[in-house]
This record gives sequence, C-alpha cells and structure tokens, in this order.
Amino acid sequence: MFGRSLFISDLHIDHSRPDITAGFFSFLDRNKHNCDALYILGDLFEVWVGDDAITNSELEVASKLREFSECGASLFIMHGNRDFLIGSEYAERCGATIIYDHHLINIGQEKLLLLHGDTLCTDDEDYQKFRALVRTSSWQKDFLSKSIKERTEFAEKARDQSRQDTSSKSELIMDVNHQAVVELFHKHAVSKILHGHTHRPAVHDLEVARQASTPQAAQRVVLGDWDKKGWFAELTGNNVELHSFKLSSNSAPYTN
Ligand SMILES: [Mn+2]
Repeated sequence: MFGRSLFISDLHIDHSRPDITAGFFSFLDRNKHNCDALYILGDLFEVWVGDDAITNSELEVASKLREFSECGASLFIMHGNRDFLIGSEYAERCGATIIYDHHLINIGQEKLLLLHGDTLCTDDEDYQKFRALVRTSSWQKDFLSKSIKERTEFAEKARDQSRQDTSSKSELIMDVNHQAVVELFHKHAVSKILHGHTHRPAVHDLEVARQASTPQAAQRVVLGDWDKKGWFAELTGNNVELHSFKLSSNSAPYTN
C-alpha cells in the first residue's frame, strides 16, 4: 500500500492526437509502481461506438492499461458522455472494473464522491434530454445492433452537433449548476466531490451546510482535459491535490 490514489478524465484519446496517447502511456509508466489505484473518470476516448469496433490503437491502450494493472494498482473506468458504451469486454482487456456516476470512496472518516460531471450541467436542458435517451438500455441495444459504419456516422454527427452547440451556448450553461452541486453534497453526505467533463480544472473550496448543522468545509475538485497539458488529481490520506504536466508534441502518429 502506497496510500496514494490517482484520478484522471477527459483524455479524449483519438487517432489525431498521438501526443495525448504518448503522454498517457508515460503517465502510466511513471505511476505503475507507486499508487494503489487509478480512477479514469470518463471520456478516456473521444468516441466509443462499441467494444466490437476497436482498432489497433484502442488495443494498444488496453494492453498498456493491463500492464499497469498487473503491476498491482486497481484500475477503474467510469463512463463519460463520449465513451459511455465501453463494455465489460474492453474493461476486461484492460484489467479494469467499470464504475458508475456517484461512486463513493472512503477517505479516513470522510467520503469522496466521484462522477464524470455532465449530470451537474443541469442548465443545459437539451444535453440532459439527449443524455437521458442514450443511457436507456433500449436505445443502447438498438444502437449496438447497427453496423459499425452506421454507428460511426451517428457518432460523427453527434460530435458535430456538440461542437456547434458548444460554440453557441453560453459559458454559464456549459458549467456546473451551483444548486446541483450543493444537492449532491447533501444527498451523499460527502465533504469532497471530484469530477471532470467541464474542462475547467480547479480546486473549489466551499462551505456546505448539512441538515441543521453549521456550514462545513467542502471541496469540489475539477479535473482538466488533456490537451496542451495532462491533468491528474492525487489523493493521499484525505487530501486531494490537482497536478498538470506538459504533453510533448513530437510523438509519431499511428499508422492504422
Ligand atoms: Mn465529458
């Protein structure tokens, strides 16, 4: 036991960004012998249309993750809004356990709540409607029964739409809703919440009143997306810290 857990999200691994994959692989190498657990809190991949649609690059990620988990650290993958179709087959390849939104871990006497973060963006009503639809088992069953070509086309359209929406929606709508955050602290009786998704890395110190008691110190830690930098949070004891490091841009692209 090293007393150290790591958290990452929003790597958005994609063929067009070999620098992110390379940065991720060296992050795994640096940490494979010195942490107890790695939690990937969603959007490891830019897009995921089914475990049967993977190519060599996703296989390479899986074998690198398997190597990491075989060094002794527990590995957890949470679904994000882009890769929520990652299934047990791929998780098994990685040596990972799939976890879901609102996953609690004990940190001493306190609890830390993990989620991807999209469910906190309650002001974005269009997105929440879309999310509710695609998370139903009937939608997923129907989607996965389509050909890989059809699924890929759908995902591309959804990404284009999301890009358009992102440029037209206000910054405020795209961020978390404060009331939704407060309710989450209350509902799960936690002192810390850790999530990604919004691409606004920060440690927010706040005070949250629990039931009739006086306000207590609470923390919302937001992971960054991997773009120019790689981001991770580190938990030691009940202390969470946010770190970043530069991604180098000179890695060779994938050939497939
Ligand atoms: Mn996301």
